[in-house]
Amino acid sequence: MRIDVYTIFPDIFEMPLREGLLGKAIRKGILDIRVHDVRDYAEGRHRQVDDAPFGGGPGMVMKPEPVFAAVTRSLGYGMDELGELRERVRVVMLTPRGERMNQAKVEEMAALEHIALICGRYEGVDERVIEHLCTDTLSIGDYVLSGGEFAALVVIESVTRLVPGVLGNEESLVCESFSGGLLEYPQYTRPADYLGWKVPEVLVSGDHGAVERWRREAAKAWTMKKRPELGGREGGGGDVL
Ligand code: 6GU
Repeated sequence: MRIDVYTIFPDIFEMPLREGLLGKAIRKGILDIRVHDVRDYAEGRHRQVDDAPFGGGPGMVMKPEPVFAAVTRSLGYGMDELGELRERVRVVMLTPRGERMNQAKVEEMAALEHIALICGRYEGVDERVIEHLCTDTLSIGDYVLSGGEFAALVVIESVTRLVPGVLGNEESLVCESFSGGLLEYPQYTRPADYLGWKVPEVLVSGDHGAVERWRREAAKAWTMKKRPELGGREGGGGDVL
């Protein structure tokens, strides 16, 4: 899978893309992730990437020219080939105005060959970028970040962990899909007694059927308490978490 990231803060991506399973998958060649500095594509002596909003108001708006230039030139398309670009590449604007991300969207994106992620600044990006360059807008939740960079990392991690060969342990994916519509059950490890706080008896009983039933009930109870809108029952609405 190839992912191209467009940002005015490329350094933010260095460590997260170097460490852990993500870094390993990149070094193995399973993932090809390229981070582009939008400022490199800005014209003029000041390489200006933003400007005041037409109509007034606070903050600055990201100018269209450097973003169009960054995406088209880095991917080898002309400005007369935006249609082809958008057919071949999923071009996503990260913005709190975007469609809300969920596991279903993550799974859909994991099946794609090539994704481009544009990190907006929260005050906004010229709407013509969204209209004529992007295929999608995405928000990672109902709260505001100052820029799309950390949201892009959330997208990268959630999507790429579903790409075959990225997770060390592909079984944990099978387990996730078993949890069908519920939040995960609680986990415990040694010691069985920590400062007098004991692990639930059933988990050390060796009765696998009883463990299975306890986990399902614990997942339902937790889901009902923390996320009642998910249903808290089997086949309940919402995403597979
Ligand atoms: Cl994708 N960007 C920003 N700036 N804020 C967000 C977001 C994205 N998703 C939630 N909040």
